[in-house]
Amino acid sequence: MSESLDSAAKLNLAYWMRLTRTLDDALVAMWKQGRGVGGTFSGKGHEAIAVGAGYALGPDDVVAPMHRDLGCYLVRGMSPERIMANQLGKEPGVTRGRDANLHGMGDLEFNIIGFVSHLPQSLPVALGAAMSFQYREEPRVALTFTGDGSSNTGLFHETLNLAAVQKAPFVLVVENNQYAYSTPLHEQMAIEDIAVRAQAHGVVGEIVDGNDVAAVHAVVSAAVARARDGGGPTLIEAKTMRMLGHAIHDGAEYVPAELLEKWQERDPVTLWEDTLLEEGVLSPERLERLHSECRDEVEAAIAEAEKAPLPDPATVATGVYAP
Ligand SMILES: Cc1ncc(C[n+]2csc(CCOP(=O)(O)OP(=O)(O)O)c2C)c(N)n1
Ligand SMILES: [Mg+2]
Repeated sequence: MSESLDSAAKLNLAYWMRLTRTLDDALVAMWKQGRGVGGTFSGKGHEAIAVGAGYALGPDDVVAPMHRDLGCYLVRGMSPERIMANQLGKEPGVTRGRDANLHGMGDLEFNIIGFVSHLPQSLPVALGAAMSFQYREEPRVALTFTGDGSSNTGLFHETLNLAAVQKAPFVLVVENNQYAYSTPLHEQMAIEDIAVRAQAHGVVGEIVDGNDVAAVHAVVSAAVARARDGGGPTLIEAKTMRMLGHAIHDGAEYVPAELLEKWQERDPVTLWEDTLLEEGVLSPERLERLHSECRDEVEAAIAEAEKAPLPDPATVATGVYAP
């Protein structure tokens, strides 16, 4: 699956995934140490989806990430410092201390729409962006993500239906991580594959291994190209596993240990690094350097964010309500 990527792209994917994991681990550790003020959602296990999909977009395309898509923010150009400052509720954070987690972190400078925490309200917002591109005859695509649990809601179907009728340049990636909070898949739906829901709406449906970044990149690239060429929307189901609790306060004792172990063997970050070592694209020394570069970058981000100021209390209402 990695044949269509050149060596530079392969190394970029390895870098973005390792940076994502390193920052994610730091956010989790900071929360456990009482240094992170907001609720902390880990995307551990989702790196190949967030990075692979984000990397498949053009600079003018728009993305609406959800709470496990840390890698998508990084690939689109948001700095680890700004993300860390956001988590600490600091003034230089994306929401300027208004929402200290991965919610609401939009920045149109990077063509990122902020995540709406009411699930799955980001879907119609992203579809609206796609329809506006169509209306203005701009060759741009909107991509958004949702979860397995969110795919059971009415708005998921309404969005796909409207996207199909409009033949909108819209790509919807379902991150099927086996659980919606503590509810396993088989208690949520009576189907095996969420991608079959595409048929009901007349859009292309694809299933991809969500732990294989090259596979995710390939399937999303094809969907983006089809959408840009007027071929309409695609529903992509990326199968993966949420490797930690719903958020860090949740110890996920309800997840069977064997299930976690099975997925642990297919850790998306090490899976890709091992592939590149086997292909000779990475040497063990280069890989070690990559790891230490990511650690340095994240440590610098923590230091910057910790010394940054909190917002001025006099400004707390600014930017909260639309005028
Ligand atoms: C309308 C609404 N109801 C409940 C919640 C609380 N909530 C946040 S995430 C979540 C589970 C979502 O599961 P899934 O869609 O599978 O995404 P995952 O967290 O597994 O990535 C719930 C119930 C919410 N954010 N919005
Ligand atoms: Mg889920």
